[in-house]
Amino acid sequence: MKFSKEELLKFYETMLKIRKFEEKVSDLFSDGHIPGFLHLYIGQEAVATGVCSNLKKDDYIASTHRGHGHCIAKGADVNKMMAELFGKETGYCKGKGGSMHVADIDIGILGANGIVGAGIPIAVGAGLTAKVKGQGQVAVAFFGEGASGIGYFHEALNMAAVLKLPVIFVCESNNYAEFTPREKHLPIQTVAERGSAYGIKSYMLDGNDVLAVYETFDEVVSRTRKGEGPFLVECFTDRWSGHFVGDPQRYRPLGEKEELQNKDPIIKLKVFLQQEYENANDEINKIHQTVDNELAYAEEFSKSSPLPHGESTLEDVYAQGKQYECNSI
Ligand SMILES: Cc1ncc(C[n+]2csc(CCOP(=O)(O)OP(=O)(O)O)c2C)c(N)n1
Repeated sequence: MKFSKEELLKFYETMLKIRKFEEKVSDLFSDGHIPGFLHLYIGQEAVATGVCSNLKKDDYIASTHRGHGHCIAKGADVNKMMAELFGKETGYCKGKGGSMHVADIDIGILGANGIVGAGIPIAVGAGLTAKVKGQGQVAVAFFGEGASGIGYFHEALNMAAVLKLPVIFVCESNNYAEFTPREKHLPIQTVAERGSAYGIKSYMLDGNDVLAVYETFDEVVSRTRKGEGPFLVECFTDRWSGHFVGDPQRYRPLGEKEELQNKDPIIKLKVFLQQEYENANDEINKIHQTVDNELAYAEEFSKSSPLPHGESTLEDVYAQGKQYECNSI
């Protein structure tokens, strides 16, 4: 597939925004500005970018505890995201959710999720809605290889396969589930085998190569829109950081982190751009400036935003929807 310079630069910008967002919130966490836990996505940027660049605004994604990258790639507002991490009133959930609960229903982000694998059945529900409505939307479930051992992963795949739902299961195989290496919790070589066991066509690809991810999803998303889904795609990638910010990573072999950095998806794309276009550096520098400014603003916005007021604790807890009679069921 031939990519235009504009497309390549857009991929670069999205990956860089994810990386810099993560670096900034990690520093802000260490300086005591962010309560709760942070699970960083650094190293995995090519997956979210390559997948979400193929999605439309009204397509759905269901994310994970490591969800900042998915939300940014799907178009979330970084001011509202960062303010949410700060626990501020101006955040996506008015400061009540934090890092693991960023959601923006208006652009199809059904939520990050602190429960491992819980986004998978949510995406299947969205896929069922999309199929019933018949408007051609697709639903994407992001999850790690650790989540593929959860019971509802299997129920969700079975249901999606039986009902032929427009769902794409995206496994980010980053080699660790918390502190446990993949060979200790996965009795098979690949998660793709689990898709095949349910009759779901499954792909495997280099998740550190944004162009490879984009190309595969270009095909998979369009086939899913035509009703040929569901599909499973296992993207082999790397989690550079610990499971959470502050994890001392004693389980990681010495030297592994340095090795991973040689597979940096952002540097890989930068080198490709420099080889293809003589003046690429000018545009790359401009992107760095734009992203830095955007995130500096998000930091200021988050720091200066108010904390939630006490009475808001009970707001948005119960749906204010229609009352239904249940005795007819
Ligand atoms: C149902 C449930 N079980 C256990 C946990 C604790 N936990 C949090 S993350 C994690 C590992 C997840 O690994 P994986 O799905 O591979 O995602 P990754 O962290 O690698 O992105 C576990 C066991 C949880 N949050 N929810």
